[in-house]
Amino acid sequence: MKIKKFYAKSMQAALAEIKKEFGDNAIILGQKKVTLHDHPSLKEALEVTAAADKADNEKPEASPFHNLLRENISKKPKSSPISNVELGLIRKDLDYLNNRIEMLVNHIKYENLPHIPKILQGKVRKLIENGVAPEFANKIIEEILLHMKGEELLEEDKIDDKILHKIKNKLMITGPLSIKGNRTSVVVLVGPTGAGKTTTLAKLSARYKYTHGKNVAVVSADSFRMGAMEQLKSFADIASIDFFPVYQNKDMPEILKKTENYDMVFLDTPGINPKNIKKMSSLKELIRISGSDEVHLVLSMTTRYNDLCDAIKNYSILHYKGIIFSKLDEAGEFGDIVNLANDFQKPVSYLTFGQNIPEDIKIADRKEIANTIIRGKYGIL
Ligand SMILES: Nc1nc2c(ncn2[C@@H]2O[C@H](COP(=O)(O)OP(=O)(O)OP(=O)(O)O)[C@@H](O)[C@H]2O)c(=O)[nH]1
Ligand SMILES: [Mg+2]
Repeated sequence: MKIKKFYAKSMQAALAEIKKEFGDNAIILGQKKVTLHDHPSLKEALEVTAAADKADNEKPEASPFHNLLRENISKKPKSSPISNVELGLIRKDLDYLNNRIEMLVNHIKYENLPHIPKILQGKVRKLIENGVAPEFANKIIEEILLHMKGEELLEEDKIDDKILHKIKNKLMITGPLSIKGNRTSVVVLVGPTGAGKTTTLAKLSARYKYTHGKNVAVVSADSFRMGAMEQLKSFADIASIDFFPVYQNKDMPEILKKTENYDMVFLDTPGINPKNIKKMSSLKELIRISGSDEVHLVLSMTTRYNDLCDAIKNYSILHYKGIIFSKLDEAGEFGDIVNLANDFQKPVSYLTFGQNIPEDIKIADRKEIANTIIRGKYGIL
């Protein structure tokens, strides 16, 4: 073991010195402020005593085990391709390890904070379990600690109210679809494949026809997926809603003419991988020609966070007004809604929570979403 005293202006500078000389494995044994009489530039300094088994740049002596390992490696054939099955297993192991590490980090981060009362530790843990980003969950609790004092911190209802309020304040909503009184309103749904666009479009069009008494038409521009047009047409037949197919962008002006006497036109679009630039620009062109009043991005709540972020970013070239989160009934946690609000500040327009048309859709409500996030469950409150 090597032990050495380092002198520097600050701890940060001392650590840099230590790292340079001892590498990442050094440990700090002690620190104190000292006055240096014989140093050319430092008078008042921090003396940090550090130790390391061996500096990183010194090669350790090879143990018999290492020698054996090295021999075996050199005997192995140079290329030993890993099969897909093995890769899958390794990936699974890595996922498992990732989860464990995340759990440990959260445990260390929140369990050992003596200044946070137990009740708040429980609240922060629950938020994280429900998918709220740890930094945001922690920030909420810190803010509560700042504003609630003594006795107040024993009142669970008050704490819950504050948490609800903080999450609610981060969320934005669009309100209902806007209906133009004097001309046709064109509403377009876009989103990744299978997100729930067609089902949501069916729900919305049926609602506006039967609940709001509007004269409604549905248009399908999904000529990519087999059976997509038929899916919307058969719904339209059952719901007695007029249906129009658009096979190419250039058909759109003619369809707009045919539908100019309707109050509302709902335009269904093909599912597009947001990274497919060519398809995205064709969709952008279709939306431009349709003279749409509002575009909504449909995202499934069962999608991984990174994929949700990709969709939100890449679809933003379509200037969507709001996000419709679908399949809440299939999701296990809802923290991503507020994580996305924090990261992208995009409003939510609707939530869908089942396959029943037209029942399983609701206009987004901030309090209801915040409650859903906190409870980790969508349903009657
Ligand atoms: N559980 C549940 N299923 C839903 C919901 N919305 C849609 N689905 C189902 O999800 C599947 C895909 O829905 P679609 O509406 O066809 O999705 P899409 O985005 O139009 O799909 P593409 O046109 O292929 O891109 C269907 O089986 C729907 O019944 C929902 O809110 N909850
Ligand atoms: Mg569809």
